[in-house]
Amino acid sequence: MSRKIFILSILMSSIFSGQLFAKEPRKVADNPVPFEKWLEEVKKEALKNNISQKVLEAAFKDIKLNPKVIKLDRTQPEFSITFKKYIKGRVTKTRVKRGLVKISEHKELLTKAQNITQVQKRFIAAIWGMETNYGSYTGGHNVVRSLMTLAYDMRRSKFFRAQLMKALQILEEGHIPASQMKGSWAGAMGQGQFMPGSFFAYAFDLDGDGKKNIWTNYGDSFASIGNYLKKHGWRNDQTWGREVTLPQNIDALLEKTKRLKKPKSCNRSLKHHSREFSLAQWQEMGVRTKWGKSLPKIKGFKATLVMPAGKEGPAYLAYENFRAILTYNCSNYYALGVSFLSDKLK
Ligand SMILES: [Ca+2]
Repeated sequence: MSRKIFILSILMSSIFSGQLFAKEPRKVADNPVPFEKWLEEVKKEALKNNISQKVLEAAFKDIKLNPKVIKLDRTQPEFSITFKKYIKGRVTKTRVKRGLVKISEHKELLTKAQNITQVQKRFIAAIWGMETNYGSYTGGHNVVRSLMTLAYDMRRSKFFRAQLMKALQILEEGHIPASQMKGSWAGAMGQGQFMPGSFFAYAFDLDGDGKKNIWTNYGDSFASIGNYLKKHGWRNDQTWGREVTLPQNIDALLEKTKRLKKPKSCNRSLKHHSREFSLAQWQEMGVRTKWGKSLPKIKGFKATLVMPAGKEGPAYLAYENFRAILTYNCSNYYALGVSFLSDKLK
């Protein structure tokens, strides 16, 4: 989800800050306002936003800035992994096997989440598998501490301060106690790794107990992932797309179908997609199934062509649902990983 977009943008900006500050290393958080004073301001703002004193005390009890979070935020990992390597590392036999076990273990709740959100359960399970390995690593960081640190730090202060306010609102509404609100170092929470902002837009209370528990309640977690996709245009009469074979003159096809306008969002990944055409149009342009057969005659939706490993690599037609997966995490590698995993979990 959008969480990853900003994580990536953090990484991108880290590259720049790394360059800018290479000669003169930054201090831990780079904020000219002393931390104690800053925290008082944050608490005042929270009180204005109807967060109670009691919740604030519990949320900020004994927590300090976390220099590790700043360090992680400043670290620039290598992003030169190839598509083949990425898929090999993410859609492993172990992950598929574990996924099948987990699906059978939680069959009832997955089916319930599927019925309510109208998102096929294999896709909910695939996102769950890709995000947290089916809940086996949801992140052990105190979310308030991480967000407080990133909000005090000057790099993306405004964004993280808003997320911090949302996190406090989650506590105020009693979805989870402060001590159990854990997540990634950057504040992504629970089974599906929702940022606090996404929580309010997409989290779903499946068991109807009044709490959207995306940390330890599987039903709520599954329905929340499904609801996220549904709110981003998911169609349950479609799959993600398919692998295809292209006509001999690939260059001519790519030229003819290339994107003319910048997409409204997720440009980083969508710029590598063609324009949208119907399956009938792709068929007419010489595109066939992986096995060289005619494309199915399904009307009413558009597909883009994407070749994640370049012209020499495999080609995929990506349907509308693929674009919904990209809103979860704007990365073609990620969306294809989810797609392949969902196929294996069928
Ligand atoms: Ca619930």
